[in-house]
Formats: sequence, C-alpha cells, structure tokens
Amino acid sequence: MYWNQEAECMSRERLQQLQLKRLKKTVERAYKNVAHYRSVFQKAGIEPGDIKSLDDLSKLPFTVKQDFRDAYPFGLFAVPHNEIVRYHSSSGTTGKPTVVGYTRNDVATWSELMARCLVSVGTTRNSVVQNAYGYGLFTGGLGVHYGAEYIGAAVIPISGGNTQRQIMIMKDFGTDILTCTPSYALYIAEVMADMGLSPADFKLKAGLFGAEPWSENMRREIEARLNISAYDIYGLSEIIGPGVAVECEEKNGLHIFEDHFIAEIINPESGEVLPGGQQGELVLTTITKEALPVIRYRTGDVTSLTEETCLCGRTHVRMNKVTGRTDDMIIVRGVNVFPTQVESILLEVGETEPHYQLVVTREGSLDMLEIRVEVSEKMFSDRIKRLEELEDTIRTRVESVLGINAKIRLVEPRSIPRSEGKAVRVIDKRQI
Ligand code: DLL
Repeated sequence: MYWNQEAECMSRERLQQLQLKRLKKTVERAYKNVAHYRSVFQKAGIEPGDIKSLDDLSKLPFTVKQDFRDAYPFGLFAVPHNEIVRYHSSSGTTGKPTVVGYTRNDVATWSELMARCLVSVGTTRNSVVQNAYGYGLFTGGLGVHYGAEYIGAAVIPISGGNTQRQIMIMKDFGTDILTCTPSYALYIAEVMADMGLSPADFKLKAGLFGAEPWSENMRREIEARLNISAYDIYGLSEIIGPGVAVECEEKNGLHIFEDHFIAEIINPESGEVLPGGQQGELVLTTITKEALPVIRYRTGDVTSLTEETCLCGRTHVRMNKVTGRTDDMIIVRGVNVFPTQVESILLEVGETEPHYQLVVTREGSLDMLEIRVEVSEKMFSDRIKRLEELEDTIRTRVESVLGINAKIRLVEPRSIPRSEGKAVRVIDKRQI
C-alpha cells in the first residue's frame, strides 16, 4: 500500500533528476539566506554554481549538532520569522537545546511523509491511531498526529504514560495502529498481561515504532506479545522529525524518502563517502525544507544503504536498522543523553571526583539509568546523611536538566575502573 505511489515508486533516473534540481535550489537558498553556510562554503572555496551533479554534493562541508548549538536558537533558519508556524526542539541537551522551525509548507511536507509512513504499515482512513509518542517539543507526537489526520484516520492524541488508562482506551476505542517507542510498546504488553488481558481483547493490527534503536529480537517479542506486525520508523529533529525513513511490508530495511532527502554513508573517521552496502555514519541533506535547509548533516547513526529493488515496488534506497552511534549518545526512555551532560552536572554540583559511569539496564521493558560517581575519601567517611543529601542534589539536578529520573550511586574513591585510552563512560546492559 502506498500513500503517494508516483513519488514512492518513481524510476531512479527521474528521482535523481529531481534530486539534483532540488539540491541546487537548496544549496542556493542556504548560501543566500544563512550566514553559517555562506561562511563555511567560502572557507571551502565553493559556490552554489559548483553543484552540477549529485556527486558534487561530496564537495560540500558537513553540518554537525554543534553548528545548531552555536547558532542557537534561530541562526540556521533560512526564512524570516513571520514565516515560521512551528518550533520543535530535541530532547536532553544541557544548556542550549537544538531548535528547529517549520514553515507552513514544511508542516505540509512533513504530514505527507508521515502519511506515507503510516500507510506503509497498513493505516487507512478507517484506522484508529493511538499515538503514544510524547506531545510537545519532541517531534514524535505532533509528527505522527498530522500524518494520521492527513490520511483521514482518527487519532487518539494520548501521548506517553498512564499505561493502564492507555490500555483501557486502546480496548474501548478499537485502536488498530499503535505508535510509540519500541520499549514503551513492550511495557504496554506487560501491563496488559498484568491486567489479565490478551491480544484477543483488542483490535490492534500494527505498530510504528522508532525514536530509539531496537533489534530484530525485540521486534519478535513485541509482535508475539501484542499479536501485531511491528515496523521501524526513523527520523531526527534536525532533518524533519519522524518520517525520514520507514519500513514497508518486507521489513527488510527502511526506505528513505529520497524525493525529500539525500542519504550518504561516510567513514566517521575520515569523512570519506563509502560505496553502497558499506556500513558507516549516515549523512542526510534536506532538499525541500524551507525554514531549515540542512546540508550534509552527520547524524551520528551507524547503518548501511542498499539500492537493490524492493519487492514492495518502492524505488527509494533502504537503510538497515540503525546498529549504533558514532558518538557516545545513549537513548534512555526516549531521551537522548550524552555522558558529557552528566559530567557537567557533576562538576557543577561539586563534591564528587571526575570519575563516573552511566549504567543503563532494562527492568522489564523500562530503561533504568544509574549514575555511579566517586566521592572524595573525606566525603566517603563522612556521615551517611551528608552522602544522601549529595545523592539527592545530583538526582534533582539530573531530573531537571535531562528530564530523567536516575538512580545516583556514590561509590568509593578509585572504585570505577580507569582506562588507558578513552574512558568507558557508558555500560549499556540492555539486551535489545
Ligand atoms: O527521535 C524523531 C522520531 C520520533 C523518530 C518518533 C521516530 C519516531 P530526536 O529526538 O531528534 O528525534 O532523536 C533522533 O534518535 O539520530 C537516532 O539516534 C535515534 N533514532 C530515531 N529513530 C530511530 C530508529 C526523534 N528507528 C535520534 N532506530 C536519531 C534507531 C533511532 N535510532
């Protein structure tokens, strides 16, 4: 099933012509309207007119998350403010978050792409879509919402949390499509079983799960426990939000919507573009975005691309499931966390040593974050009450900055293993 067969099944030749036309326009607009791009292009000795073929894309400099932070809040925008109709922001960054903006046309494009994603997993205008992605600055909630409404399906804008109520509504409203993170889907399944309910009590058919990495094992688990078909959806705020790529019924890679984005895979060390099939860092360029054109964005996500034809009939390139990150970002309950954010909180609070570790586990299907941090000899032999106060201070600060409820464990001096190379800051024990 397609939402836009013409776009999704276009011949590769026509697709590439379209990409080139749109790329040229994007590069010109970025150069003209965004000081950052003008300056980095000039430094690299490149002008928009140098882009004559799709291969020329590799001449352009990369954009990284830090560029968004440096330009906080609106420095990378390419349109005047009165053209912006929506802001979103990415989760879990200390200090300056990543701010993104959309024009009316951008919201329309995004709704179209999300409609494609939902239809790809079997949503129709008769569907009831229970949208348990978070509503708010996070792109998941409103992204799915607009796509579902665009199709003409009925959306339940329930957002995440309050799981028992979520399940009651799912049953009573006859939900057939569930959208949320894969870990939350598993949690819903557990609570369902605790409530004495079985999949037969529901009309659920399919789920659109993303915003965090998940494995084939996890897919099997979710599919068995909820008796549904589970599909992967990928996206990131900097590019548009959810709706960059989605699986089709073949579940063999996610089609990237190439009429709106150009994908490359690079060697994360050298920045060199890798040939098809090789694993590396995904780099994305937007070619239709108005408010925030993004050129060669280094996603930090590790995957590979295949152009082999897909049985579903779509011609767009497929990316494999994301297997990891090139940096040390972890995603805990849907929140993106960098160890350095925890580090700056610890430094700010003081009274601890600069030796810490983040231990992530999954209890049932809920992610748990434990922050282990060494305290000084003196502090360690101090009264328990003082230690408890310190734990409390750190916990409160982590909660307010990162939005995560973490367990803080103060440990003895020199008990966190030292490393001769890169410090091992993250121990991820989740078996996903
Ligand atoms: O997570 C957008 C989204 C919402 C995608 C709902 C899918 C569904 P950010 O908060 O900016 O945006 O986080 C983007 O999350 O660079 C990946 O590391 C990770 N990520 C997103 N989707 C997947 C996925 C949203 N399907 C970051 N598999 C990205 C693995 C994913 N990782």
